[in-house]
This record gives sequence, structure tokens and C-alpha cells, in this order.
Amino acid sequence: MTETKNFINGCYCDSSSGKTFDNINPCTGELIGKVHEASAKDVDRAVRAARKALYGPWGKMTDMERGAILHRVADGIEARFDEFLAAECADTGKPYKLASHIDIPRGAANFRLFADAVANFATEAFQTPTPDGQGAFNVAVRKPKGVIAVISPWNLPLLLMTWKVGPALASGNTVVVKPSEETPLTTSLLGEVMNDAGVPPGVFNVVNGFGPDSAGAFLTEHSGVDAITFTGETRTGEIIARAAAAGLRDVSLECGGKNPSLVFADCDLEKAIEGTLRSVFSNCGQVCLGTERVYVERPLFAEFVRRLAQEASNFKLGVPTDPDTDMGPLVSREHQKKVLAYYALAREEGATVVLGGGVPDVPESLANGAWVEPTIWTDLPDDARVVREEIFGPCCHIRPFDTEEEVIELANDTTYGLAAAVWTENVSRALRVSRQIDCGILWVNSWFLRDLRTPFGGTKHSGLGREGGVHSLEFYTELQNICIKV
Ligand code: NAD
Ligand code: 6OD
Repeated sequence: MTETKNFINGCYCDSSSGKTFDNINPCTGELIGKVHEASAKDVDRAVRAARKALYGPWGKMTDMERGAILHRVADGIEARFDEFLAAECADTGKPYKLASHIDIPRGAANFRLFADAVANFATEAFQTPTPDGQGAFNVAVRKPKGVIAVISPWNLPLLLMTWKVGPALASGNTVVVKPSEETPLTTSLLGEVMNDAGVPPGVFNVVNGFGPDSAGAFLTEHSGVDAITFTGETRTGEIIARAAAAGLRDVSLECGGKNPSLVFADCDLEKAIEGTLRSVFSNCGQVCLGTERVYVERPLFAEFVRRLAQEASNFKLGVPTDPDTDMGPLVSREHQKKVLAYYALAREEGATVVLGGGVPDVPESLANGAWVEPTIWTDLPDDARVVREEIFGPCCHIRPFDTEEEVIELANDTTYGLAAAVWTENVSRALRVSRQIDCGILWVNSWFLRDLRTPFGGTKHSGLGREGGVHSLEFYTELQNICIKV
């Protein structure tokens, strides 16, 4: 049994209200442990600690000194790799095979990349003529924004939290993190790593709890917070944007998607099948960048559907520690209920169920877990809710198309604009089509191939702003222009 406390000013502490909530294993439905729910008083203490730490040793360090400490944080994650892996997989149910390749290494990489990036982050300077002929110099300098609230989701807990904490700290800010109530373990463990790496108390704080009337709202509504960075659902993003409006605070929102894959008949079929399998089913479909709408050029349609279903039917569902497990459960019974409601809705809306569509047979010991079958549908109308709404489960709808114009229109017929994938061996077509898709992140002949220096974010209901590389550093810093008269 774990006991997860809040981490404030370098110390683990109980909730001042004495309130705790359950942390449940999604594979079995069993209790993993108790989590201390931060009260408004606890959140206030965390924000004050973060404010004070801005003016302590952290605020006086050079970028290089802070960078060296953040490399030690990355070292610490790597040294305790197995603990992070076990904690992440216990919280989420995801396979060790996946988390050991993606989630935990990225937890370290997010610190290393931004620790180094700040050293090469230049500002602008101008020589300005003046009437006396002496001139002036204008130089822009960057400063940390201050106390950053980081609100993170449950699907890639360590990866997505450090994706924000890394650049925020590298830029000299301090942070208060509110991890998802479903997955508090790795964020909590990071507190120990921060202390061991020599991060001064108050620079990294963690408050646990829920959204409304709990730690999430207490934090985002706190006037001591200078900027908010959020990853999660679009509806929550809207609430957070309203909270940020008070005091005109900056906000970065990475939200949901209903991402299309466009498969042309001239693609490399093996690669398109392999990539689409990953983009639909990785992490049990709980990836914001994942594909839920697949459009296949008509001559390839029947073969593509058959092959995708055949490959997905071979997935081995199981517990995280089994090296053969391809897919775990969903994150919770509540999320399972939501995904199964969409599975039922698909049938009501007239889908042909090509694969899955229900709850798999699992051993008795896993019967209370959040299991769902990998699922593929065809034949839904374009206005079906299943084709329009983000499900966030291991499922997709496949539809044939005849022309480039048609598939571009179909791909863009959504309120979201996060990611897309285009599969074709024709480079001209790849570029022509890609530029017409309204989304922030587009992969050609690949999916989730990440370079952390690239802009990351969505259009329309998928978010606001860009993070990644220089864009993260821009968000986490304030520019000040200094004009010096000679
Ligand atoms: P969510 O919006 O329910 O929760 C995200 C976080 O916000 C949690 O920590 C939650 O406690 C907190 N929260 C909820 N209500 C709040 C409130 N009123 N005030 C302050 N905080 C509040 O999202 P989720 O269910 O954890 O994650 C799944 C969603 O996240 C999906 O929609 C997915 O597409 C999206 N997502 C987007 C990206 C991206 O980069 N664009 C990445 C991962 C997940
Ligand atoms: O790779 C990343 O940096 C990132 N933000 C991934 C988001 C995945 C969504 O579930």
C-alpha cells in the first residue's frame, strides 16, 4: 500500500484537512494506496513556497548552473528507472514494454533537452539613431515568468508533466504541479529526485487532488500564480482559460483531438499498417495524438481493413509486468464506462463491427479491471457521434475515399485540430495534402516520431499556443526591452 503525500517546500506533508482519496489499480480494481488531498490552505502554502524560492538561490543561479542541476534530475530519474517504471505502470496499467521505451526515458529527456536549450536561447538587439547623433542600444532580456501552475493528465503522467516542468525550471521559474488524481505516483517520486539533485526547497512543489472545488481549481484560481500550463480535455481547458483571465495571466493549453490518418493507395502498405496499429492502439488508445478516424483510398480499402483487424486481433492483453503484453486496461472503471458507451453508440449509429466492440475475457483476478477490446468499425455516416467525438480508447472508424479533395475535406471536418498522419510514397502529394490539413502536428509515413525542439500544439478546440524547443522557452519567460541612451 502506498501513501502519497503533497510535496511542499522540499518536504512531503499530509493534507491539512486530513482528507485522502483512493488510488486504484486499473488492472484489478484493487486499492494501491491513499493519496493526501491538498486543501486550499495547502495549495496556498505551496504557491507561497514557490514564490519565496524565486528570490532564493534558484533565482540567483546562471542558466548553466540551473542546467547542471536539471541534468542531475535526469540522472536521478535514470538511476531510479525501475521505481519510476513500476509506479507509472501501477497507476496507469500500461505495459512495461511501452513505458520503458517511451514514458520513463522521456521523463529524463525532457530535463536534458531544456537544460541545454536555454544556453542557446538568444534575444534581439537594435542600434537606434537619435537626434543628437549619439544613438541608443535596445536590448531585449528574458526573465522567468514566476510561479507556474502545471496541471497534467493521466495518460502519459511523467512524460507530460516533465514536458512542462523541464522548460519551466530551465528558464528559472518555480512550479506547483497538480498531477491527475488518477496517476499521482511518479510526480510524487520526482520530489525525492529533486531533493537529491540539489533543487532548492520550494522550486518544485506538488499538490494532489481533483479539479473543481479541489486542488486543481485552488491552484489555477490562486492570484500568486503567474502563468498556467495545462494538458487535458478541451472542456477543462476552457475552464482553466477562464481562471487565467483573472489577472490576465498567460495560459498554454494542450487539449483533445479526433485525429485522422489518410492512407493513399500508393503507400507502403506494411509501414502504413504498422504505423496505424500504433497510432490507434498504443497506450490502449489513450494518446491525444492517436488516430480515431482512418480514411483509406478505395482500391486499398478492403485489404487495409482486413489487415488492420487481423493484426489487432493478435494483440495480447495483459498485466504490465508480462513482457508479452501489448495492451493493458484503460486507466479507470469510469473511463471504461465512457468508452463502452461509445462502443454501444457505434452499434446504434449503424456501424459494422469489424473487430471487438466489448469487454474481453480476462482471468478471474482481473475481472474488476478496466478492460476493453481493441475495436474497429466501418460504415458509419460522417455525422455519427462516434466519428466526431473524442473517445480516447483503443478504437477507430475506417472509411473509404476516392479523391484527394474529398479526403482533405473529410479530415478537416472536425472541431479539433491536433494531429494527423498521411501515408503515401508520393512526396509531392504528401506535401500538397499535409499543408491543407488544419492541425498543429502532421506526420508523413510515421506517427509519434518526436523531436523535442519542434513546435507542439493544436489548432481549433485542440489547444492554445505551442510548446517544444524555443516555443516552450518563450512561454516560460517574459521579455523585457532595455533601451540604453549612449
Ligand atoms: P482532464 O481535463 O479531465 O484532466 C486533466 C487535469 O486537469 C487533471 O489533473 C484534472 O484533475 C485537472 N482538472 C480537471 N478539472 C479542473 C478544473 N476545473 N480546474 C483545474 N484543474 C482541473 O483530462 P484527462 O482526462 O486527465 O486527460 C485526457 C484528455 O487529455 C483527453 O482529452 C486528451 O486528448 C487530452 N490530452 C491532450 C494532450 C495534448 O498534448 N494535446 C496530451 C494528453 C492528453
Ligand atoms: O511528446 C510530447 O511531447 C507530447 N506532449 C505528447 C502528447 C501526447 C498526448 O497524449
